Amino acid sequence: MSLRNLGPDQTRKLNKQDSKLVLAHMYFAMFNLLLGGVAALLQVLVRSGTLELPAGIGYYQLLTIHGVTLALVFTTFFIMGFQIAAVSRVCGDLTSTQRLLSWIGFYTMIIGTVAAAIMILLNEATVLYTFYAPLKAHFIYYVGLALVIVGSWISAAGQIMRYVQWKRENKGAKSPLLSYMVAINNVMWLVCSLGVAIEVLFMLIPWSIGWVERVDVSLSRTLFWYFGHALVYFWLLPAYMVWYVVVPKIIGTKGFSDNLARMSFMLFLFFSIPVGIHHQLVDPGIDAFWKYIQVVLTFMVVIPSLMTAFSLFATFEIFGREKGAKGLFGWLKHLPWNDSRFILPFIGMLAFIPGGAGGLVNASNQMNQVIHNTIWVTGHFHLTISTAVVLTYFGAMYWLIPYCSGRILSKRLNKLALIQGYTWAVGMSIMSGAMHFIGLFGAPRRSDYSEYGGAEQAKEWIAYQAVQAVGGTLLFLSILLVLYICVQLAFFAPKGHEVFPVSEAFDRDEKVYPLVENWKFLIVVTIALILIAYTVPVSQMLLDPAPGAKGFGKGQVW
Ligand code: HAS
Ligand code: CU
Repeated sequence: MSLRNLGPDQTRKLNKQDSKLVLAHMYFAMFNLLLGGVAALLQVLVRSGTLELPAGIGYYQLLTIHGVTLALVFTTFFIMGFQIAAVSRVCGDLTSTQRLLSWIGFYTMIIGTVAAAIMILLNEATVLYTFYAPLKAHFIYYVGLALVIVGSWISAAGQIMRYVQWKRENKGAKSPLLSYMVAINNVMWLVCSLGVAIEVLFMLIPWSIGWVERVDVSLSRTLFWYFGHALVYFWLLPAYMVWYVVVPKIIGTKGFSDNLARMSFMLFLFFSIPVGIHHQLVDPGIDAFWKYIQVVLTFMVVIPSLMTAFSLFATFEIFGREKGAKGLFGWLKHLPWNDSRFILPFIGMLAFIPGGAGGLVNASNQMNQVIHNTIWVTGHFHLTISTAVVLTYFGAMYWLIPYCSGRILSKRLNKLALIQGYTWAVGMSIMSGAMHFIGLFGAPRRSDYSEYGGAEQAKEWIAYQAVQAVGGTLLFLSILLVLYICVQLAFFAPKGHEVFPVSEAFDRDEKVYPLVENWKFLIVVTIALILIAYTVPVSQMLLDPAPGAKGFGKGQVW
């Protein structure tokens, strides 16, 4: 597809080696999408009581495969591939060292994934994607996940080096917005994943091997969520990169504001990490005061998302009015309704409105008591990660894969991509809608099919679980369509030059606010906020530890 020329050179191709690197990430991401999708289909059928699993496969084993392949592996591979493409696109080719780091990172992540996958398949790691203690997995599972994280650090280092090199070579110039965003996401990732690395290396691995008998459950969960909330923004920010930088170009206009976009990414760096305790509002062992502080900080991290919503509305509206739109929503008519590269991220944005609102409910202490550990939470994250974020990723894959494979998104594939986006929207509305409802009726999350001994309350849930299965089946068909389209784009679509759209912003010629790209300032504030939020609760856990748990492994609970 062609684009009206606005701003950065849209004809720029990646060199062959960088393209190969990006494609390798996309192929592995697609493979995980297939595995995770199959697990998902089986799960919704089991949970609705329609299917019994054969060959001794357990529901929770399947749920672990689903969470790990999709939430952890698919996302990380897509993100690393996308970010490599982004820095190479806006800063120029990677150097051989940077490329080598990316490949080392890629293979380290693959080795880690395979190790973890073998343990899950052997039913030695049926601990779900959050691997909460006292559920205990084989130590190789933890080593595998640690390798995925270490691999991502190595790859992130290569991307950061490309950004730093650009800044050195262009002293005083404004760095390309996309490269700044990639740098922020990587720095956030490096700081937050230290928490889970410490949990895995110093707590879970020694305990799983048997060097120590007991594990401190509170501390391990706290370290996990120190990482886990920022993890959800590590997924979100690449989608925001597409929304801020790529979508305006696709519709044929400029981004609303470069400065606003940078400011919002800076706030994500500050506030994504010191908020993890909002996942532990019902946990014992953490003072109410510190829960309160982290809830306040959680509401701070909502601000950059509201800024993003504002900026997107402004971009769409300015564009529509330039085209003569009238009335409050007249601008909607002028958006490119037949371009899948726009429609998929746009459906994502729409889903993020209820998804984000649900997040505010979750973060509000009193309402959290109602929804915590119910399937409402599963509904929440199927709107956020699995629609807002993942549909944006799919929309991006539909130009990124052909961009790297030297092919184009043909009319036929664009049409299929639109169908894929719409089936996803319908399937997810049905499934996630049903999850939100039965969550409010008290149906638990992370739960196999059960009639709960014929309890009256549980009878109410069954019809909704059947509805979930209908939505889930549609989603599975949609995943098959994604895979078909991506394979076509990689190997069979007509040859040509697809673009990686990059827009400029209306305030292109204005200076960047000085502090926004002052990395010393960014890192000092980030660390200060983490210390404020975590020093006391973690010290309390260390000074007055609970007795610790021995752990449940295979053979003890299933
Ligand atoms: Fe969340 C649980 C709070 C966002 C993912 N969340 C989860 C879990 C996951 C997850 C995976 O406070 C479960 C973890 C587990 O396994 O236990 N979440 C929030 C809050 C936000 C939020 C406050 N979550 C996300 C995002 C995720 C994600 C993003 C993935 C990518 N979440 C929670 C809490 C829990 C939780 C508690 C724990 C619950 C419990 O008890 O277990 C906020 O960041 C949301 C802010 C977003 C907005 C929306 C802005 C809207 C935009 C779109 C604009 C639309 C346009 C289109 C322009 C305020 C930007 C316009 C066009 C038209 C035509 C209208
Ligand atoms: Cu969170």
